Amino acid sequence: MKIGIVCYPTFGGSGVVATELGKALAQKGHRVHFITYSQPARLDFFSENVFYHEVNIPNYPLFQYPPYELALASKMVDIVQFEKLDVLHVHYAIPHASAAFMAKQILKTKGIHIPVITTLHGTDITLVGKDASFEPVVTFSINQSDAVTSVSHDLRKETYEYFPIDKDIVVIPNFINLERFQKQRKEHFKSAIAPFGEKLLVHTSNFRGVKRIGDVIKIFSKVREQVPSKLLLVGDGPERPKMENLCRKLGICQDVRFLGKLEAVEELLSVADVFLMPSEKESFGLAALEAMACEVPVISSNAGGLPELNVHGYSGFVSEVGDVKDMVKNTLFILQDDQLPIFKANALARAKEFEINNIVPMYEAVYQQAVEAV
Ligand code: GMT
Repeated sequence: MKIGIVCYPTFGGSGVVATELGKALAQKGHRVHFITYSQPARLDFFSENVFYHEVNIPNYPLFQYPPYELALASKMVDIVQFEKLDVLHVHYAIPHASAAFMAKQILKTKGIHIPVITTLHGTDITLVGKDASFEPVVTFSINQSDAVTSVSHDLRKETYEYFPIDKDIVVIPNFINLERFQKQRKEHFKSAIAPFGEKLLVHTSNFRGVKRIGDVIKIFSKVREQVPSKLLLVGDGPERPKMENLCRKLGICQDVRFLGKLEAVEELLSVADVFLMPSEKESFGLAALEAMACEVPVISSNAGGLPELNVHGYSGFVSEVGDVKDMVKNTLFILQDDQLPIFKANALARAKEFEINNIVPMYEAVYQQAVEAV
């Protein structure tokens, strides 16, 4: 098939899922055209089946807000027409699904009928989309999509709860490429970071309030009182200055490293003992799946789709959002010498259930059905 993929090109989960999906589809012989405003972060290789089309937004003095959605819709029209695409797969409702709707209408006037698949990732529904200023557009563009998928059952449920959706939403969980995300031999990292054999706790995110990084730091501070350990924080975002201050207040700066945005996060995960994800909201928790694939058990909240990924008492533990005390107790349990190897093995076993080759055929089936229906 010839597939157009529209996504945010950044490190965010939706962009990562879209890019990895495109790469996997290209490997299977599909021709995949990425349409976005800059080269997706993980699209850093050559493949004869992968194409990248940049959306350029003209910047006139009149435009206080450059009309990205219109530029994107125009680019979709151009690429669908010229490359003879079979399907458009847009990741994230705002503004990709509405831009796709417009492109589809324009193409119809030219006698071209292209199905649009929308994948909901979470923040487009649970945080941004619910805002009154977006709600009508989100509802409309989801209902106008030829097929809609969501990355967890919880997100599907929330979407039906908050929006008057009459479309069937198919759940297709996120996936992991185990060739990339696997435990690597990085002992030299470990001895550099934890020279006295300290345990390593890791958190990766975009440092937004919804990730509750304050809880990550508080959990670590308590764990550290009982088990010699270090905390590695990967990523960057608006919460970082506040979090640095919290570490100073707790007097634990010597044991906390803010590492910023790291590309090869799997190398760091390879030496980690526990991954912390106490999020307020999380439709799936891709970062936790990446950790599990590197044999790192997960201490998470029970927000959104997290319990669909992290199996309580097996791949890690799940607690109520904000229950730091319970998360400390569970982390200490996992870190015991007789438990850690068991939880590590379980985390990997659970991650294998989300192996990319198990999930990509689900998207192919959705594409096929949509193409046959138009
Ligand atoms: O977590 C973020 O803030 C980034 C966000 C995004 O929109 O890229 O991630 C969402 O999509 C990911 C991929 O499907 C999911 O794994 C994340 O759980 C989801 N984030 C939230 O729901 C907060």
